[in-house]
Amino acid sequence: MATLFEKIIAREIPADIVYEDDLCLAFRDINPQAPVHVLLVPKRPIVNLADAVPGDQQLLGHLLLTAAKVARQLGVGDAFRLNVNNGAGAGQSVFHLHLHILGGRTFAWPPG
Ligand code: DGP
Repeated sequence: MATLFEKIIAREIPADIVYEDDLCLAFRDINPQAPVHVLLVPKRPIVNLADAVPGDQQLLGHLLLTAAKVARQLGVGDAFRLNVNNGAGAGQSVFHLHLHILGGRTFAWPPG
């Protein structure tokens, strides 16, 4: 069964899309935790980072570079946080790999 994010990629579910290329899509999180909160997802579904394989190396690198590009595009290129929740125990609720790009406020460290 298609994940929620596959349905967003297929335009079956609406989303506020801020960036798209051949490999990935970025859209605003429905429950933002910062003034800028965007999810960057590969179009090819990977369950999570732990499920990625060496053949995904180029795609994973592309996602990181694209995250910085999207952050710049949204005006938070100088200070943003990337977050990947891997597994339910780490807060993952949608099992299609995604990078949270958060910006527009200060962030505490260590994270909660
Ligand atoms: P995670 O908990 O790391 O798996 O993040 C999943 C995120 O997906 C969570 O921050 C909320 C967001 N989300 C859930 N449903 C939707 C939706 O229908 N649209 C959008 N734009 N975001 C969603």
